[in-house]
Amino acid sequence: LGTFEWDDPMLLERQLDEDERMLRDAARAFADEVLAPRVQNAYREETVDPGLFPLMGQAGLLGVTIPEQYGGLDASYVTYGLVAREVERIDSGYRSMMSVQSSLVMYPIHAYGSEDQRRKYLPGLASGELIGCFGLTEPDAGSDPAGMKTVARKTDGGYVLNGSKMWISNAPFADVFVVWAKSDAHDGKIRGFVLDKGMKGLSAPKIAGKLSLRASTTGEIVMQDVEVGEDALLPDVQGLKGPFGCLNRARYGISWGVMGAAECCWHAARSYGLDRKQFKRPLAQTQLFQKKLADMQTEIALGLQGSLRLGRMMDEGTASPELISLMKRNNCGKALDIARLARDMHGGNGISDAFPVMRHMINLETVNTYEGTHDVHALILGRAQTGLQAFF
Ligand code: TGC
Ligand code: FAD
Repeated sequence: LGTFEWDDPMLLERQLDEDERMLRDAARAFADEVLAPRVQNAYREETVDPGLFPLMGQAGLLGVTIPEQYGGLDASYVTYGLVAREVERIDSGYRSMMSVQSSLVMYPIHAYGSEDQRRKYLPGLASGELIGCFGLTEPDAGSDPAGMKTVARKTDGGYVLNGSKMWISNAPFADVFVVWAKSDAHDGKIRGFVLDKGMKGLSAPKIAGKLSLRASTTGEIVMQDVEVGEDALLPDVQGLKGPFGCLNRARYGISWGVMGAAECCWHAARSYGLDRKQFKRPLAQTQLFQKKLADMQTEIALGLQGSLRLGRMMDEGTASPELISLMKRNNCGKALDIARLARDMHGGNGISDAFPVMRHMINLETVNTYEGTHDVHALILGRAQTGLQAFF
């Protein structure tokens, strides 16, 4: 039998190839050197420096799976997941910035866009000179995006868009807006459009007062008679499978990312318990504390192994949307439980931002909600195993 590695019980490290480890190490160095020193202030001030995007671009974190000819790394989905894990180890908001850009903006332009659109947008998005956002959710259409009210009306030379989007990551400083609207020229089907900052009638006010994900900027997108040319339409997809194709990638990345946040909480709780003495012995020498550490270790080991398996299936083309739901739901829920436990194990110190645990805990409330809530993913899995849909 082999020896037990407490911080890597499944020996995940040995299941990665050399390229995956190298790109993961680069992401870890970036996260430690560039993101970690900024996060406390960014969270306190509820502010994001858009200058982080070019730094992420230089570090190769944007468009990991996009082909090199468009500025990406042409790397595997496993690599993309490993990068998300390193970035979210610091903060879910930073991972959000990165995964929106990669999975929700670059992916649809690459997968559904024209060659002109790819050339126009992808290199700038990969370098971080352009910042992207993805508008699907609306004030009255969250879990049920089919209920969206945003419309694209056909005109002679293109379309006129009207509607509003809500809770949109990166929107207030975005240059490129991928938005989804019902098009009257396509029997009311949902189509994707790429809008540019500064278009007449397009605005993106910031949503202030967030108590979660404060190191990521969130806004609305308001479209009032925004006129676009035919070249703004993403030509190669129609229907909800367009936005969902993007969400599949982002949800997969989240399944890795939240395990990074959970690992941060677990390691912090372990260190705290080794240092802190009560009743004349380290907290880590009590049975209850060790049980909590064992539960964290178990769920993280299983969650990471599940994400790695899913990543391999993404790379070989056998992953299903339902399996992505399963891993997104499981890992978000487990990470949230772990962060809550870690917060408790830090006692009073757990509520201070001198420790990362409460920040992760509050962030994970958002991550458990966006990209499909915990319960919505349960309904997707329930439908897949009973054949009965329980959404309405
Ligand atoms: P349903 O009838 O199930 O499907 C409609 C059409 O869509 C297709 N489809 C998918 N295609 C690819 N991948 C998937 N995962 C797909 N899910 C559905 C489906 O095949 C069908 O295609 P067609 O050609 O037959 O028309 O749709 P429904 O209206 O019953 O939807 C139900 C439900 C719950 C599955 C869906 O609406 C859902 O997942 N809701 C959650 C909404 C959501 O996740 N929103 C995310 C917004 S973006 C975001 O949160 C970004 S945060 C990022 C960050 O900051 O990091
Ligand atoms: P609702 O759909 O109103 O859900 C409320 C509650 O009802 C939940 O508990 C849900 O599980 C439950 N529920 C809903 N339907 C059912 C049902 N049929 N049966 C049982 N229970 C149900 N969206 C984007 O498009 N782009 C972004 O970049 C983006 N970024 C975000 C960033 C942040 C910080 C946040 C908070 C959200 C972001 N979102 C984004 C929106 C996010 O995807 C939605 O908030 C999410 O999909 C849930 O929608 P909702 O908020 O309208 O909640």
